[in-house]
Amino acid sequence: MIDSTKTYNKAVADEVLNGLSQKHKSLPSWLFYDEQGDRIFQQIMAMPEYYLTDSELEIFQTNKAAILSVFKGVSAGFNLIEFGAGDGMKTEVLLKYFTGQKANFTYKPVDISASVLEQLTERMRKSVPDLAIEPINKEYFSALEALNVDRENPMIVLFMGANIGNFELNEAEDFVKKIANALRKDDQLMIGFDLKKNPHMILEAYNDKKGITASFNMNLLTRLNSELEADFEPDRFMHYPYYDPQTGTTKSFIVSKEEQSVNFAALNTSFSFKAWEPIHVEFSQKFDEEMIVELATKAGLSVERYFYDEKKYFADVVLKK
Ligand code: AVJ
Repeated sequence: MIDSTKTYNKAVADEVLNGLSQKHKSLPSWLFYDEQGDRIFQQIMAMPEYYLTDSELEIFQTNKAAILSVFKGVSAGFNLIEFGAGDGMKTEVLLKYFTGQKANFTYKPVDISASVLEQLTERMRKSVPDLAIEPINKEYFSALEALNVDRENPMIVLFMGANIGNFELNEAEDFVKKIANALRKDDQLMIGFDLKKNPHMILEAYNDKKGITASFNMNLLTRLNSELEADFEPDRFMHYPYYDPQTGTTKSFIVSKEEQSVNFAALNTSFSFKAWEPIHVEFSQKFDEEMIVELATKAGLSVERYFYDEKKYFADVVLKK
């Protein structure tokens, strides 16, 4: 029984109680992103092995004019709704250009974290002062529902940065379907997909030599130590990622190096680990065009346009009904 008078985050506690009691232990990757995790993720995006950020940035720098003309479509104005903008570094390239072109649009970033939204809004107010911005502090789908009431202008939903890859394929389908349900004929959805490529290169992006990704993943244990009064000893676990070039799935695990038991004082419970038992902590799905078309089709959408970086490491794909 969870004591509701304690101050820990119930969502975190539920994930732990559920995920660590499964036959195949797992924890969701959103648990990576506490304050320290956000900081390490910034370092990941800056490291040479993590090609994803540079590739998507290149796509925006090279194609910003083409992207704007696709977004404008036949309509004068549009709402640009972004799910999970993060620090906004890449979106800023588009927003600056669109604003400079006097495009008639309002930027509506959606995030459940108020502090993430505040930082993002602050950044855009400084770097793109003419931008019309309306942050929405809601869960993605309640935001879409609210936005759908009484609207005139089409909406363009952005889900960039390969975030779609964190879902298992069938969950990604459900997610895109739910967005598609809220779209009208003149609306669009742009998704960032990391693409299949040299498997060594993909694996390195999740297993860099300096161990930044390892520390990002292992920070999950430190987080649980402080939030749920657990007693993980990180040295007794290790980071282990692998990439399957056939399915395009990257999986990351935290593996227990020995038989041990971990106590969660805040939950009045403990979990035991066998030697070499893994906790699955992340999916990072890689796609090819066929998979993208299949995902779109299953959601009742079709591909309007692919935007690639020069090396075809990454794709931002515009979908519509
Ligand atoms: C933020 C989901 C795009 O899967 O590439 C980076 C997260 N994890 N390195 C990804 C991540 C380890 C990242 N996404």
